Amino acid sequence: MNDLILTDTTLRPIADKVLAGQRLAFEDGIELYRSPDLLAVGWLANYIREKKHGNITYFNVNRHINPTNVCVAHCKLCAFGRDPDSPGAYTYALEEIYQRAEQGVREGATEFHIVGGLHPDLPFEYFLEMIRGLKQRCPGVHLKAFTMVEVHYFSRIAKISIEETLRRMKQAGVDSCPGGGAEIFHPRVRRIICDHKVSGQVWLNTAKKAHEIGLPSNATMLYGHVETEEERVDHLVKLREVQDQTHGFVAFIPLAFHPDNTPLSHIPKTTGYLDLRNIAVSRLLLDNFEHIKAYWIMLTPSIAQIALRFGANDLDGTVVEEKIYHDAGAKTSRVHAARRTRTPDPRRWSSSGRARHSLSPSRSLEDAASRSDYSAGPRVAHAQRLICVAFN
Ligand code: V47
Repeated sequence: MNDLILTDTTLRPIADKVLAGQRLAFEDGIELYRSPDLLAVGWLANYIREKKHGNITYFNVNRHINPTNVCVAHCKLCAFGRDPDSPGAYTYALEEIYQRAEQGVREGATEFHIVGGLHPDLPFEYFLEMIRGLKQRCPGVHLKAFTMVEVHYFSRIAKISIEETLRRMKQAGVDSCPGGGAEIFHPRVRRIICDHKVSGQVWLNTAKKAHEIGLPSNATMLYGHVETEEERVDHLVKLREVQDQTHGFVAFIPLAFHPDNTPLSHIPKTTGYLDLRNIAVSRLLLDNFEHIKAYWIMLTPSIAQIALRFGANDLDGTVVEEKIYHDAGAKTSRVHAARRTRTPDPRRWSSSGRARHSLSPSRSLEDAASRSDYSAGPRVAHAQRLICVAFN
């Protein structure tokens, strides 16, 4: 590894802590967000990534299933949700979901990422039946389903406790929960971007309960709208505190705000500079999270590649069809990943274009299944089988 060159010497005490394996404080997080020396911040994050993961990056072959876009929450950050009778509103019949899922399995999918709107009329049983049906038809596929916001909503409409809601989900076949809906925990921000959504504290408590009953989950942070640096660091520190207690979070995913077609469309899009900084700062502050994802759908494949040198060790999945970000103006093609999915080839996902791994495309899935520590342990939140890619 090359030596660290600091052009911003105020980073020196933080660098010393990182190199000594010490936990960073709230104020360090602020410094990392404010430092003009992004390359040094990235170097430090990459140091941690290499220590944790060496030359291995993860991705899986997955499909997104969004059962409905009808949503009562009306979050200002969102371009996906619709009123029931609005143009473009949809709710899939279960048979349609099963057909799409089975098509995904034929194409190699090992995980379904399932999230949707808070529908005013669909009962909790619709979602449980969907999970049972998917498990029965696609038994080998990891079901990563329902954010903490949906869990909370299900508990309300079914008039049962959060614990009971989570237990029923698990019993039906949910293997883990995705990290969406966290946004920024601070109430000032939530009042502006998602005032009808559960509070940050409720999101955190629900995640804790999920972990306690044996459902691992991911966590996200939506940045690049009205939040301050203090509010981002507060969000990360709160996640770190819960993780200290439960160890139930598997991956953290910083999500860049896409303003198009939302009531916040006046807010400029994030820059590559901000995207890379959020990857790096989260890698540095979240010392008890194994995995940081660069969600290429949102970052673009090019920034996601660079993010692998700024602390990220996971590219999420092949996805193929994505709705939430594309409704909000994401420019990655909706079929961008499909070509990769039919012929999984880790070299196409390498960050540098000069990957040293020797997996042939046809052997890559099998090799990955045996090499991936994600897929081996009980805390799988992505997929049963993941592809490991050496990338430098
Ligand atoms: O919960 C909604 C966010 C999330 C917009 O757990 C928006 O592995 C930007 O959570 N601009 C959904 N973001 C995506 C998500 C996710 C993605 C990849 C992997 C995982 C995982 C989870 O997207 C929502 C919300 O926070 N979102 N609208 C928007 N306009």
